[in-house]
Amino acid sequence: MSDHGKFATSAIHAGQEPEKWKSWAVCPPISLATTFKQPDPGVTKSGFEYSRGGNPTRNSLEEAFAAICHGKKALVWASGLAGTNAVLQLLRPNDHVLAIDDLYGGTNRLLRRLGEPMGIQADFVPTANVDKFADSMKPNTKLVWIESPTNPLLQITDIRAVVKQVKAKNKDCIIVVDNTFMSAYFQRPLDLGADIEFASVTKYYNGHSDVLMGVTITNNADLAERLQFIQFAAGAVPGPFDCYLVNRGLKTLHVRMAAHAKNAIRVARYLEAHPKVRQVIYPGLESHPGHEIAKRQCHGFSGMVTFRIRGDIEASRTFLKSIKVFTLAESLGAVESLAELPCIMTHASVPAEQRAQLGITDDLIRLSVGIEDIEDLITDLQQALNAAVPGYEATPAVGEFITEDAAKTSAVSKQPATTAAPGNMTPRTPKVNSVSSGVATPTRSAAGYNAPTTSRLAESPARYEGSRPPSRHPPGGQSTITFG
Ligand code: P1T
Repeated sequence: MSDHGKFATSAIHAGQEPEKWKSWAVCPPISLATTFKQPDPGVTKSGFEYSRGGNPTRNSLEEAFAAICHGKKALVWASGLAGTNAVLQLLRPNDHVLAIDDLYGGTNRLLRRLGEPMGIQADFVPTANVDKFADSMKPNTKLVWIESPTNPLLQITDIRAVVKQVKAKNKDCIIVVDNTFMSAYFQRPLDLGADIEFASVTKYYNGHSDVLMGVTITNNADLAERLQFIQFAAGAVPGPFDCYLVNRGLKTLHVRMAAHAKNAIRVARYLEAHPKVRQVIYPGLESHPGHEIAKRQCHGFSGMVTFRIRGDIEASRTFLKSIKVFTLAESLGAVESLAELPCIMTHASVPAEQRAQLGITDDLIRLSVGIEDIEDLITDLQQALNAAVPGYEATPAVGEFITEDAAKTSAVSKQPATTAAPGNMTPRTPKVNSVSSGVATPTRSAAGYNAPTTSRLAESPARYEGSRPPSRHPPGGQSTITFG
């Protein structure tokens, strides 16, 4: 993972030059005017004519986005999906879209239900085997759409490999990477070869759950021009006040992302050690099949953690009704922690069969870890897990997971059942949280807590060909926990 370069300076200053305003204001004024005076018919003094085509506050924000995303041209849209729809407008009837199979439910819905009536057909294919993904291209494939990490299963795509394979088959095929879960602070798709970085700004970029917006950023002059025309001609633009708020949000993006990441790894390690949790999916964990790819192509990991509770839909519901610091709500990426149930919330619009195939099941809970005090977050998860899943009295001690070391050293190391644990890795009894349990269960071996996982991630190793170290993740492998 490389460093972040001059990210903070760009986020704070790019597009914000005080000298461009008469007042020399240090932050962009909110320019509410919808229209601008012309000295002669058809002549503009300021370069602005009518706000749908360009607005001073919006322009400042777009310049800031271009700088932090390493692009030449950024355009903002009235929502994330308005931006996705604008990209779809680049296509024509009979064009084909190749999309990753696991992606935001709304993107899936838009491609299927708005794309199809336009004569645009979409296929949803996993990217774990990049060769197979690229082989799914058709002669009329004009757009490749991927998310990495995906929503909600946090799968990692090797973006450079996809670009290489897709461009080898058709150099003109447009490759879009939905970067919503990372932001440019942690991942820059344009540097990895994508044609367009797309993001729902509603999430990390804004970061405060008070603006809906999307953004597209590109280095391709032709795409920039076509998208700008779509922005002007179709008019799905955000208002100046929203642009001002997002501009303000960008200035603290680096601070917020670092805080999200710091909390998320602790939450992930806590859940990974928890007997009431069947599986934790977080690309920052060594156990994640895409961990090594993520380390190569990202500068860090964000605040999104997905896990499978040890129980059924009722356990999931009880967990979500019991949380107190986390809020049960759709969306993600803001300062406050949120939790949701993808199968009946964000991904309800994905056809049931596709959901089942993907593993978006009743036990799958998605967390957006905010930047509150970590002890409060973990204590909240602990009490909600206790409410939702009876039994398993011994739960990990919160205190062990809130230290600096907790983020660095894995408290959990999973060994395949087929491999005898080396002498120095003999399972030990976990330390138990006396607050929640009152009674330790020293006779229960730690190995007993994590029964073989039956999730799709474990069942379908082929999906991760090339990224999964086979010895660590045998199909249906028994997990053993050792506590350090
Ligand atoms: O909500 P909107 O700003 O229109 O963005 C759509 C969108 C696009 N891409 C990804 C990866 C997303 O997660 C979203 C929106 N997602 C949620 C609302 C959610 O809770 O997952």
